[in-house]
Amino acid sequence: MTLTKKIIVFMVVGALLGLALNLTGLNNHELVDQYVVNGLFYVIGQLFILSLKMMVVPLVFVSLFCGTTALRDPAMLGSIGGRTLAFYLMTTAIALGIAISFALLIGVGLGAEIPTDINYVPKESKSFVAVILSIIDNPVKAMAEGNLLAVIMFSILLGLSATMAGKAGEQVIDFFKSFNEVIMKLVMLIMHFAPYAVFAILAKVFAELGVDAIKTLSGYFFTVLGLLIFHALVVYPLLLKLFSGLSPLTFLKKMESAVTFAFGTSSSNATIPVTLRTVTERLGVNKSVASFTIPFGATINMDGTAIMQGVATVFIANAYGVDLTTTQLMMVVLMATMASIGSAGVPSAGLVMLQGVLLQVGLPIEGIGIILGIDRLLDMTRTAVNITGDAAVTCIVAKSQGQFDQAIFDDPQAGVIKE
Ligand code: DAS
Repeated sequence: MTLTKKIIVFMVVGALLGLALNLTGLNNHELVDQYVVNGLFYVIGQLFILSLKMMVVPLVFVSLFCGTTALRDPAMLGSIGGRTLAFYLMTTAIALGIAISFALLIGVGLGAEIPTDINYVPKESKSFVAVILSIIDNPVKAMAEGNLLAVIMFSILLGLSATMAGKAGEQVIDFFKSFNEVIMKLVMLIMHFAPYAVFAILAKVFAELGVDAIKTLSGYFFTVLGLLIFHALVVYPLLLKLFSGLSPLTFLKKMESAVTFAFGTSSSNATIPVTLRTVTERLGVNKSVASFTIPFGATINMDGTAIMQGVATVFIANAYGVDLTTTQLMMVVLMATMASIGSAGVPSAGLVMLQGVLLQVGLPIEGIGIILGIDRLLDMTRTAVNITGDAAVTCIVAKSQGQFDQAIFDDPQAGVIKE
């Protein structure tokens, strides 16, 4: 059984057990409450969330250092690279803007009354000037305090200097590339415990909230799902029409295999070969462009992830009764943009990086426990949106640079694998 299937099975079993405890009233029994719901289930869930929290700083530091050093590719510094980066950042900003404003508009998470025994004290919301000044700090202190903006700034500056430091820089870049692989391996090892954590967390949430949990979680689930579908079927087609004149319908139809593969694997990285083949052999993009923009997009362009992180932050703030100030909302946009850039194209990476967003605005990372159970289903969908965004921007950039074969794009049979 794949990890995804295991997570979904454990999620359902945990929710049903929690519902049974709630509907029978057993959850109010002192022993059950103390040793099971707020004992075993709580500890298992917390251990998993804390182990993900353990990964945030090293993951952010190493993945952004590596992402920054990827900028040294000659194509990156040329017009193709600059244009690609600009479009990737624009689509992420649009995704975040839509996600946060819609989540605030419908008040997702309001009234959730999540039972929590943590005496959550909101971090005082810093003034904008204080936020700007906090971006430069002693990196070790910033890492220890979870001041991720300072960690991000330091990793980008270090990455840029490594690209200018000749042989010594090359050695450091090679080291961090290997280190990034090791960090990702550790994240995947932790994720193997996800089914058990999801079981325990959902059993606890449903034992305490009962049927109401379905309402709370479905509000979050369908808000994210709806925004992901909107972004893929409205925003990308609009951008394609506006900036390339290409038919959105043809684009979406030809993306089917890559989207299906991304949905099944929950990994942009694993889908790179399929996305590359799709944009070159089915959509007509020149290989020299796609071989740069697709891996680059899988690394830094994650609009689906940004949508989840935007909605999840508003959901958790509302669920814990925190009113996000304007400065905090701006911080969420900045952090979620950096977090989606820093998220690796592997399963659940966006969830790990969400902790960085929550930490930065002083929200309790325990809130992740509430949405963890249903995150895998959303991860599959947001990964499909992530790679669709990579392909759409690739087509726009390739067409604008004359690196595009319209005949292939218009040929319905181009690149179709004959059975
Ligand atoms: N699964 C990630 C990807 O591969 C996205 C995420 O975790 O948000 O794109």
